[in-house]
Amino acid sequence: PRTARLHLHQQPCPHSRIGGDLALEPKVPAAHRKTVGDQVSVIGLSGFGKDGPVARLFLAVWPPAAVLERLTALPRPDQPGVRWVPPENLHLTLRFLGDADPDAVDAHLAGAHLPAAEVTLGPVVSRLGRNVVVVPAAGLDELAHAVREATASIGRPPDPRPFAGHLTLARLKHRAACGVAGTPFHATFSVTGVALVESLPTGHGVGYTTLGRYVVGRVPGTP
Ligand code: 2AM
Repeated sequence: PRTARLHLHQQPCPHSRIGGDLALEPKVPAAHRKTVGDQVSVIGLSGFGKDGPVARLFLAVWPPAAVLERLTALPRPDQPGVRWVPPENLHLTLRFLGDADPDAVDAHLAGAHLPAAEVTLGPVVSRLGRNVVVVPAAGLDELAHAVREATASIGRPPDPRPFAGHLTLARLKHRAACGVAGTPFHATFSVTGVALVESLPTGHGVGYTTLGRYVVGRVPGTP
């Protein structure tokens, strides 16, 4: 029932870090707010599913600032039919959940063992299928598998295809040309956490908000 779920949304969530802007609070209906401690984040809930409120969610790794800087230095030619992912949206998807209850995801991930991961991006900007321009990412298979196992019962059924680690740079309409494929790129980084991210439409695309973060590499049974 609606009230029960709203009550749950106001409980502190010990394992995830929720950030937000208190100034938004008065404008946002209670059902679209998540409060942890004195922090409020806005959840643009898509609606109420049979088990409670849902939002469009995915689990991802955000690249560290130094890597992001290098990714955004790659050429971004303004060509017809090419939609570049804005720098603040660049991420590595571990699992797309679709419409799901963030609290349910939190409950499943908070106690899960998520293995540490060392990511290698590259060696060149590539196409994934016909319409997506990516930087391939190695080193995330075990983490993606653990995330998928921990959240298998939530959201849409896990993609049965093998995980193909990548960071999407651009999406192409009608197989538009994109001169960037083939550009060398190499970077490595250690994953520090898995992010639970909400996707919300904006006037000109989508905006992503991190609702929770889950530490990787923690030995089970330790705090
Ligand atoms: P990708 O760009 O890494 O492939 C958020 O929507 C992210 O979830 C997208 O950037 C996309 O990651 C991934 N995703 C996977 N399946 C999706 C789907 N069916 N609809 C939307 N996003 C999906």
